[in-house]
Amino acid sequence: MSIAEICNKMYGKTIRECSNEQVYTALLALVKKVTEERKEAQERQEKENGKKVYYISAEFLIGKLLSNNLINLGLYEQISQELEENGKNIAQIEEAEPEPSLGNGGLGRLAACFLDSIATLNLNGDGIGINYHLGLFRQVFAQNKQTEQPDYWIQKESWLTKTEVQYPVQFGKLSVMSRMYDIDVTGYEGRVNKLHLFDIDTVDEKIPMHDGIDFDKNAIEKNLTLFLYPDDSDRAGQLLRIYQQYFMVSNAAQLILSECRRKCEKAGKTLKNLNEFAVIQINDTHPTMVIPELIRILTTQKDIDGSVMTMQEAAEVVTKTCAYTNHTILAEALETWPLDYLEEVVPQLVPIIRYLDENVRARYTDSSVYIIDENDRVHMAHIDIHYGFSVNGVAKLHTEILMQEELKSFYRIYPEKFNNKTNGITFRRWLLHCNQALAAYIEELIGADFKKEAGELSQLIKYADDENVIARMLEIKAENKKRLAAYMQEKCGVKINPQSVFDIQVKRLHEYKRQQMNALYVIYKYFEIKAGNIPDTPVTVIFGAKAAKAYTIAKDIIHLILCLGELIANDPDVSPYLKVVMVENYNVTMAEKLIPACDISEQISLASKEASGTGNMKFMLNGALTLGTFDGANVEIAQLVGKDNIYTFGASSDEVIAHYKNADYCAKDLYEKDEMIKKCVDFIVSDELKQYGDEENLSRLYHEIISKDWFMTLLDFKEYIKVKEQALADYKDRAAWGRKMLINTAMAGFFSSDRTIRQYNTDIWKL
Ligand code: GPU
Repeated sequence: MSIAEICNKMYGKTIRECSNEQVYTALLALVKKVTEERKEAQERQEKENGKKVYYISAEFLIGKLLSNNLINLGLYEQISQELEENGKNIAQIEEAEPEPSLGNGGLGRLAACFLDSIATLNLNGDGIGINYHLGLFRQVFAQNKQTEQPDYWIQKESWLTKTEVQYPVQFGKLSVMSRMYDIDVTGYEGRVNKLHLFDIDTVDEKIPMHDGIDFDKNAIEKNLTLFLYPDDSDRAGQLLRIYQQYFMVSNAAQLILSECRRKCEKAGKTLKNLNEFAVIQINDTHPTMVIPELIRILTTQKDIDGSVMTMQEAAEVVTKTCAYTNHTILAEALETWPLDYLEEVVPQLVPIIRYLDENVRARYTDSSVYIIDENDRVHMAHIDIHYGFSVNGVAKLHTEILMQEELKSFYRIYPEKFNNKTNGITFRRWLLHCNQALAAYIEELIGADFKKEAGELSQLIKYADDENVIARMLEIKAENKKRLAAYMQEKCGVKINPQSVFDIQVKRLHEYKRQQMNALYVIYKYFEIKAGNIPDTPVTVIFGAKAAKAYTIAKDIIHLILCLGELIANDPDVSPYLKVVMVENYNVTMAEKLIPACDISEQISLASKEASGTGNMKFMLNGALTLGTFDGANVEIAQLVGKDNIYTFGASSDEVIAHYKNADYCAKDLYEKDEMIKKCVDFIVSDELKQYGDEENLSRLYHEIISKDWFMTLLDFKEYIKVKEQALADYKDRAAWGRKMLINTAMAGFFSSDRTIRQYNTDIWKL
């Protein structure tokens, strides 16, 4: 069926007569239909006997799906042309699509890229998660501060398909019936897989909200699937998170076992062979309870041959089936739950967790590997490491630190379990879709193979000294910058100068990511311009970041940035040369606009703290130069492009780790001994800035920086300024800069998530 036919059938109108929303809905129906046909063909071909990977994750930050699906189904050109002929524009139609609010940051976006690559590589693999109705909050700025609002992203017509699949889920004090919703995952010229999202029919989107997103946390049947990461700063909030986690994994376990039972039966085997049919990838610790839950089911329900497994048998088969990915070394992010909370929400798991812990205690004397610690807290990662067969980090440096520092006592016990899988991104979304001009030009230069084999991008290197190619690359960048400027003007009412350098830091707000260091640079630059040191090219510093609702200092940093933005905009001496913008409600859609337009990609976390980063890869692919520390995947980027094509600075991870060990870092010393540092930090509490902000927030941040500075901003600040100034000076030589851009794009092939997924499959999943 064509779009015209669907528009006619649904609305009795021609395409031209339909609104953008109506055309969007028609396209949704069309894509679903094409996908359905593909699935049917696929099912006819394959007998569902093989092994399947289940990627369980609390987040799937999938972004808008219309264009992505059209590209992957090979329909994009044809459809955009048909729309064009009927007076419509695909980019405008896309505006009508709400962005699903099912994720928070890198971990969720990685899960989405992985689903795309799994399907593209024709691997049998589904995602399993939760259908959050109001998702992560929508960020709204008021009085230069972040406020949080519910994000009602689910519309009547959406990519979600309600299924008949329901499972009972038993909690300590109540039992609920789940409902499975599916979103089709189309691979690029590949198979169709599924994202299964679990929900309950009793959820109440109209539950009263106070102060944006506060609600009655005790009404579990109404609130269970409302929000991603509900505030957990109190007991009720923590219990709710345990409810959500168990809900997710209980459904996952029931779904996986029902699929595997069928396969086992056909093959004349029992669930003792579970690992021949399923591999479960546990995306950080949120889904960890799937391990005791599977053991619970396997030891209480009859197997195919009528037997019931012993605890030991069940633990063995589950260990052969589960694999764990670690995404952080930040101690405060490593999940532990009080045993009595688990006792309240999931009492049926507690004896199993105790059994698993006793088993560990019987084998090892080192108490740092126990599951239940002396304070009766359950260390979720420890369950994964003992009772899974694989533990992976997400970048070389990160895995190194896991093995040598954070998890060294585990590495000693299980060296064979540890492996690295450097993260990746899907080039379909992060190049073909978001930067169509660049993708088309690359195709002109080296052919279309890079779309399936990202490594082919390296062929671009042969043009590194070709003036015409470099000129065209620069032209595409300039066009992308103009497009972003127009978009920001229209959507946010913000005017930015497309002739300026676009310096961008977009990611979740966290002290370790050091947006505050970038803000201090802005203060430095403000003083410079005031003193008459006018930059050759004006600079636009763009931020985008949400802060967790209860993360006070992170919100203070947002406040600082917004105040600086206003102060500078109101200062006619400075505003022609420096602009600070913080985009509201930064999300995947905004990332797709910002990244192709970026000149300088800010990746300035404190070395050792950013497990990998994936924004760094997206920017590099789109020809931005990285300004970064030797952290996460930055290290691998630097190795690939060489030191002339990246701007690096700052203390090494070894130095940082030594500072923590010796407890010898003192921010106050640096502040007191260096006049320039002092001047910049003092500006946070200056009268000038206070005109635009709130004394309480600004002075709290000021004190945090001079007296704690847990992530060593002041340690790296001066070198950061120096290297950033160097980058800005280099920007003037357009040809030389363009050459660096080209080399970055050319070397980005390694960061395709297709490569990452091939490695997961070869080393871990073995599908
Ligand atoms: N990450 Br743990 C998240 O986005 N959320 C989390 O809860 C945890 C980690 C990120 C890491 O910070 C980032 O460095 C990494 O690139 C990303 O996961 C994907 O691995």
